[in-house]
Amino acid sequence: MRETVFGKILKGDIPSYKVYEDEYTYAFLDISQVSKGHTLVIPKNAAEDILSVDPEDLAKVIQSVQKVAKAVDAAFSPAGINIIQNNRAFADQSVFHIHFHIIPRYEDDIDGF
Ligand code: DGP
Repeated sequence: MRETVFGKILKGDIPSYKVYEDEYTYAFLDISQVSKGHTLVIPKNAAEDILSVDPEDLAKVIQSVQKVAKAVDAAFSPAGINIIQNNRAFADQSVFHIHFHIIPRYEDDIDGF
């Protein structure tokens, strides 16, 4: 698999705002914040998408998604939280290293989201 921008972030070649890290996963603020606190969670083992990711890596990453969602909830008290995961360009995937979006939702964002 070709290295993506997220691979470069993991190596430290591109800076990122770290939210959470453990042995298997990394979470950082999305560069295009669709709402305050928009965070991405990725496995450190690169895989392109949900179809090809190792199931054990997927289990680790979804556990980190829950941890980060709880932290985002505590920090920002959003009215709701969307978890979004896109696969393939047709479905709006633009970075081909599997990632989960954690998108806090606020009562005044209905039209802006
Ligand atoms: P998707 O469309 O689901 O593949 O989302 C990819 C997201 O990655 C998009 O919301 C913008 C974000 N992104 C792309 N390049 C960078 C980067 O260099 N740094 C950070 N923090 N986020 C990035």
